[in-house]
Amino acid sequence: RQLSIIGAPMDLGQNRRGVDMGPSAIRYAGIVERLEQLEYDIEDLGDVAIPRPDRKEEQKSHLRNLKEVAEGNANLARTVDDEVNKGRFPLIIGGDHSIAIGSLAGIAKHYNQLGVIWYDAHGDLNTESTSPSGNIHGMPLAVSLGIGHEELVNIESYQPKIKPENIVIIGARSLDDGEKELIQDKGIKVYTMHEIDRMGMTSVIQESVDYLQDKCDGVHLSLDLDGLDPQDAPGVGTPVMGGMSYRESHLAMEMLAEADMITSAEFVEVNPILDEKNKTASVAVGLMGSLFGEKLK
Ligand code: DIR
Ligand code: MN
Ligand code: MN
Ligand code: MN
Repeated sequence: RQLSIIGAPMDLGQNRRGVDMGPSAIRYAGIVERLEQLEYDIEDLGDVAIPRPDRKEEQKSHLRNLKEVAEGNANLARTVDDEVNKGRFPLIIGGDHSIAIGSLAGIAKHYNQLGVIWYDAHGDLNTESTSPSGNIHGMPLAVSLGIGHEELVNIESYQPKIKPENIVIIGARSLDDGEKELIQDKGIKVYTMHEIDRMGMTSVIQESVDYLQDKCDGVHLSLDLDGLDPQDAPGVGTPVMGGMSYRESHLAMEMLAEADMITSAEFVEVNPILDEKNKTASVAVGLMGSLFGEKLK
């Protein structure tokens, strides 16, 4: 089993500095050592190049740092594509969630029906017109559906990357009006905290696996650490109370490991500046351990 770690030190998709240090924090928390114990052949490729923001240029659109986010994601997409071509599992570490644009651009071309599990407090389904913030980290799922600015949607020169019926959102509790409309419109499957509380995480993951397993030829896990409750993952830029617990999240990862379904993954939004002694990076590494089968060993 071959796995490539790809750092994406991106902080331009939102407005709190420090999330660009997420890849370092996750490495410091022992990602390589943890996964090597699981008999993976690990290669840490280091970080892809992310441009510096153009301080002088005024923001012309409601898309903060559009040029730089697009360029950084194009770089990430090429690296991810290369690793998938080599038959290696790409594990991308962020960086803010705008990096999912590049991850999916590099991955999705290798699949006919790529499934996506979006583990997040948010839907990340905004567009330039629906976004309350102008932050591109609130848009990557829409962009991957082919909905958004052409510079983002056309990375790697194809679109859409994914289809609405192959998406499952888990943990949502802060959806903007435009996002709710898009979810209705496209019939996207969402398990909000309400469903998680009612059904329990076991049923949520079992249903998600059943929903994706037969129709998809690969499944990407996009895990935003703010999907977890801020008590368990405080080092994130946009914390939302009432999230999934540490234990629920480990259960989710273990069940995904048992289902043997995940073909690529990213862990995003770890911000060590906002963290408590690197707790959130450690939680991320722990969840990776479960996702990659610690319990099955
Ligand atoms: C909000 C926050 N929906 C926005 N999104 C976040 O700015 O679009 N996504 N924090 O992770
Ligand atoms: Mn290729
Ligand atoms: Mn997100
Ligand atoms: Mn989020």
